[in-house]
Amino acid sequence: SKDSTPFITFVLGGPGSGKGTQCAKIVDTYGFKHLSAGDLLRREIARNSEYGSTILDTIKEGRIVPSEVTVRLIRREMELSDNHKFLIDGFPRSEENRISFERIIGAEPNIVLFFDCPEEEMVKRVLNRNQGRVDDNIDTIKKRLKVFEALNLPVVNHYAKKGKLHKIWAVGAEDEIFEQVRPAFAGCEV
Ligand code: UP5
Ligand code: MG
Repeated sequence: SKDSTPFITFVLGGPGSGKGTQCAKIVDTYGFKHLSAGDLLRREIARNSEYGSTILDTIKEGRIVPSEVTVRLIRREMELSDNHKFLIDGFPRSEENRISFERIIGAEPNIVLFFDCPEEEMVKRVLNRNQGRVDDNIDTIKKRLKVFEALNLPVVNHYAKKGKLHKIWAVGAEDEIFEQVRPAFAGCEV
């Protein structure tokens, strides 16, 4: 219920590493509420909200939307949900995102998953996706990869040091990858 302490999982990994795909399986198996930061931002673009055009420009450039915008969207979804288990996909993308979340939400993640995938594989998957995303073109993918390496890897390292990181080799069949995900949620079966 809403009164219980939230159980928070961050899902990290480069563009096309399979975060969304594995999150769907985690939701089915462990009953989490899935919050994709990218999807929340794309929804703001679609509904022409106050920040829509700035978010669109930022995503086209593969850059990171200001923390207060993203954290506010995530917080609203957490407050609206009657679930207390959250799978936060594609966030935090920088140390600034992380610090902002911890300050505004007042909580740290219980678990952090990191999908480790070679760049060539990520590029191939994103170019094959064909869902009309404005950032799924080779120029933007290159920028997304640079931003990921420079800003997201420090977050990964932070949680590794804290002993919260579950690093998963993200190449192979989706079901094989999910078998590596399961141990992170031992005791979370619904
Ligand atoms: N696929 C999946 N698993 C596979 C497997 N094992 N073998 C072969 N193919 C596999 O998968 C990508 C594709 O690969 C799919 O076609 C899938 O079928 C296939 P997916 O599960 O979609 O990967 P995912 O990691 O979710 O890739 P995504 O492109 O969504 O990751 P990004 O992190 O790039 O995108 P996100 O939506 O999180 O962010 C987009 C942009 O929003 C960012 O670049 C940034 O500009 C902005 N943003 C912020 O500013 N702040 C935020 O907090 C979040 C986003
Ligand atoms: Mg995704």
